[in-house]
Amino acid sequence: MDRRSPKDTIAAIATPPGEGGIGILRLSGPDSISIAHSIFTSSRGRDIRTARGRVFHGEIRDAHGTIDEVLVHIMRAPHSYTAEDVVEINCHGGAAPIRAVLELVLSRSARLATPGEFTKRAFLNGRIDLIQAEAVIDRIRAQTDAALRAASSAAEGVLSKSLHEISEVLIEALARVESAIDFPDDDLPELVDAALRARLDQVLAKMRELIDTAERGRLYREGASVAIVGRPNVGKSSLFNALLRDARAIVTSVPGTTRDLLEEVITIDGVPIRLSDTAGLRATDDEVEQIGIGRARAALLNADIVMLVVDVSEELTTEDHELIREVNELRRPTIVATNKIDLAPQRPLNREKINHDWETCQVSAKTEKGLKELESAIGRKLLGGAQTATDQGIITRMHQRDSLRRAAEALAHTLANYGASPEFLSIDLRDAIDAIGEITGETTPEDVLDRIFSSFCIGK
Ligand SMILES: Nc1nc2c(ncn2[C@@H]2O[C@H](COP(=O)(O)OP(=O)(O)OP(=O)(O)O)[C@@H](O)[C@H]2O)c(=O)[nH]1
Ligand SMILES: [Mg+2]
Repeated sequence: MDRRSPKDTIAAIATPPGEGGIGILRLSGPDSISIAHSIFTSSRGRDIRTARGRVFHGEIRDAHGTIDEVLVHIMRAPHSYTAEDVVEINCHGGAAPIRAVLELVLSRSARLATPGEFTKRAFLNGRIDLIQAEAVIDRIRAQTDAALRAASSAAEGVLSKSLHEISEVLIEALARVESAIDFPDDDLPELVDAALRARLDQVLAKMRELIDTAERGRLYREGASVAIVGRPNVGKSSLFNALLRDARAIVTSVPGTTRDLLEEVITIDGVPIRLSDTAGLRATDDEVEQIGIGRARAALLNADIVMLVVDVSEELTTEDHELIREVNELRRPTIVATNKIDLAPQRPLNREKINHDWETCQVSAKTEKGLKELESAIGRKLLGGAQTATDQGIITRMHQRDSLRRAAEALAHTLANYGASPEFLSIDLRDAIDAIGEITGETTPEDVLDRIFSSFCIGK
């Protein structure tokens, strides 16, 4: 793989398209300062190639005259985002001036950057590892505080440090095993050194702990969906509104009020949740309602968690029981919200008819009694087995988890065969080290790198 530092100079608009206060054009590479110099006229007659200072005011000019009044920000290698010479030109925020400046730098020796190329350079130049590079995009896309904190801790290198420590122990073990291969007459007991073995055991435990954080990490990043379903008039829209703390959906006493699918995002335990309110499920001849019910069923099938609402102020009908059976057959994580507990008398649910895996929450959408418990139940269903972030860091991506699993398997194999032939052990240890290297970026295949960076935006 070509891991040499790039030699050319790239440019891209780093701010979103459209009108804004400012628009930033970013240049990175060995020619960035000279390119900027060739199009920039300092208002105080300074030469940005040699002048002290980092921020210069002036104008960008082409052969026809002034394009824009700008601030030019110079960051010299290695003290920049990419660890190369970087120039950021702050233009007025319209689309036209910044595009004109971009055209101008591209007509010099810069080329247009590909998505994520600035961050890729920071990685190739060794300023950050792959975990930190990926955390950059997670930071940008974080939808909740918890997701942002996880991304920030990864960007600051917490996970990198943990993996580095793991690697060091593995490399030390490999060195011993290899010396046993090279000097076969030496004592083998050296190889099964109890202290090293104990450290390898610890490392394996640490790996497993990190693997267990992956589910939480994934939920922070990707979020989850919860579909509120049930028979008409049981209070689905009322619960939807209560969870949203906003009168978003229409609520009436007419069964069949909700016809379309409504979706909003709420946050529970730091996880962004797409909550959907659906049309009440019943047999109907109304064409519009039928379409709505079709959408409700699709939401039911696709949801990570089903929230089945029943009205306990009424006797459950055959249709209610049929619906419970139908949802039961889906075998999805389900919470039953028994609504309208403010109304007497309440009809207790026949527990025998309810799947024992289901959690039941007594609520009143009207008085909001039980709402907190309902939210906790959603959090529990989502994060039940998922370990909280440790000071070791948190795994947020599935490829990180998969590599870590491979490393853990290889190490477990080493430990199970401790005392076996050193050639045999070295294979497993190498596999474990390589798998960790795929996470930090040291041994990640080029196509995987390309896929990761291409999911970034241009200019990042
Ligand atoms: N007393 C009481 N009434 C409620 C409660 N929740 C909902 N209601 C009433 O029940 C009726 C139906 O509420 P909706 O939220 O529209 O019910 P829905 O399940 O969305 O109904 P459809 O959209 O028709 O399927 C309304 O008159 C609500 O005010 C509750 O907890 N207590
Ligand atoms: Mg409704």
